[in-house]
Amino acid sequence: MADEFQSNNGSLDRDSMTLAQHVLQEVESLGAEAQDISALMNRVAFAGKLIARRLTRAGLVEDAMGFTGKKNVQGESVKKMDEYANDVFISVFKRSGLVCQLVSEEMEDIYHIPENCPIGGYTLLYDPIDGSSNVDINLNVGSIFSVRRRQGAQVDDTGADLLTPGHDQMAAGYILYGPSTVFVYSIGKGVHAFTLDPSLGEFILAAEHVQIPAHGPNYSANEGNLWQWDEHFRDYIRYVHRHEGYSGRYSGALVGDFHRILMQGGVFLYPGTQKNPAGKLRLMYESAPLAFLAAQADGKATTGDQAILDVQPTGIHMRSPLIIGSKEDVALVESFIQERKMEQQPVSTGLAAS
Ligand code: P6P
Repeated sequence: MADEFQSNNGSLDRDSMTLAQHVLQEVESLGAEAQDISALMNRVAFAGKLIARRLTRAGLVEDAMGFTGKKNVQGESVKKMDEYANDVFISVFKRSGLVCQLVSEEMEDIYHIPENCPIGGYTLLYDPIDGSSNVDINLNVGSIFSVRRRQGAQVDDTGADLLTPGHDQMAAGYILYGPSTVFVYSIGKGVHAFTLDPSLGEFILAAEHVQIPAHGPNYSANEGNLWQWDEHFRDYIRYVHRHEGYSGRYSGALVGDFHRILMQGGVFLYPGTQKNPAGKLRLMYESAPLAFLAAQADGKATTGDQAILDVQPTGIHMRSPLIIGSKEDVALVESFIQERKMEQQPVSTGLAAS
């Protein structure tokens, strides 16, 4: 009987570890900032619940599927869900008093919330719906977020105070809208995952201190772009095509593909192409937050030339190539890059300069 009681007690203990409770524990070391970051993280979670609610009814309500007819700063057609999700984040944070400015994939300029400045000392950078082309076919999509402390007393309209390497992020995470809604975050003390229990309206702890396996079977890339990749990336794809133990997995939505890598190991790569040498993904609110998580989960993230977290941004919508995942699998991709670089080195004749 005692065991049975124990097991019941165990599930109750798990259900009582909500995201809010967990964040409060995690942020204790932040001292005065603890309350702010805890409140900020809970606002992100609330935005995720609102977006998840809409997504579960996307096929039933007006203005959830299809396109708005507008183009975003990236020149991409804006989905109705992109616009809705972006508005959710604005609405949730406008009255939060926490965040002084928002940077979004869907907004060309920084969105200032003057009533929150200068008290609100944080900037939230986010991709409101990553992979929105999946909405109309009921496949997974996600929201990605990054939190930075605002540098300096004054808000800088140009965003120059935001343009520092990803190491300066103080928190990052994502919400994965799949069969269940999962919230993954880190404030630099490990990566933790939560599952939304719709009956409670709470994100419940699912996994703490998640670590990316050193190696995994998954490689995730859009091989339709192979024709316009540098040769070393083709070398990598040829390698996995010729060796046992690899599986190609690509959903067209970065968050779902990264989550698979986080949980099972492997590598996601979105290299630069002839048309877009910097690649398609945005540094500040896609690559850098995921690189922050990867670093916390004993994984790795690089552009192919340098660590993502070392990249010096030149603009809030800057793109970067992304190779991210298990240490050993990222290293394998890098080995092909190095091999090609060696081949391109001028051959030394050994003759002394005459
Ligand atoms: P492609 C979605 O548009 C996105 O930004 C990422 O979520 C995804 O990994 C990538 O672009 C997919 O791009 O060129 O393969 O369709």
